Amino acid sequence: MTDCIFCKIAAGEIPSDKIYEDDKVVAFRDIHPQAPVHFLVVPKEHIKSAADITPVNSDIVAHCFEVIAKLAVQKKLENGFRVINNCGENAGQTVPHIHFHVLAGKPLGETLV
Ligand code: DGP
Repeated sequence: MTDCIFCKIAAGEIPSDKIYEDDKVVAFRDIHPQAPVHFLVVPKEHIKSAADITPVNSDIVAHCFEVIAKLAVQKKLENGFRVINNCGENAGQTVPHIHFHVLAGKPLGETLV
């Protein structure tokens, strides 16, 4: 999608602090980190949100979680991490391109979930 910031980051048109890339997914550090470790795992395909996952594109979600598991080993997150997906306005989704936040590096508290 032409004016989507995460499509542009995925295509390398906007710089980011990338920590992983393959043919389907990129991962890069969040510009406003909320934990010592905070990166985003983002499919290259433009899917607006978790509400747009269907049997046709759900393989990409599985792949995102494979990448998260791989990065958790690479980043030595053996003490645990939290994966968050904000879907839609009430959840506070600000970038309308599906992405998974991975937060770690400190106890993350017990609020919300
Ligand atoms: P969400 O609220 O779930 O839509 O989170 C969007 C996140 O994306 C937010 O934590 C900040 C991050 N973000 C927004 N624009 C950029 C950007 O241009 N570069 C990077 N690295 N992160 C961004």
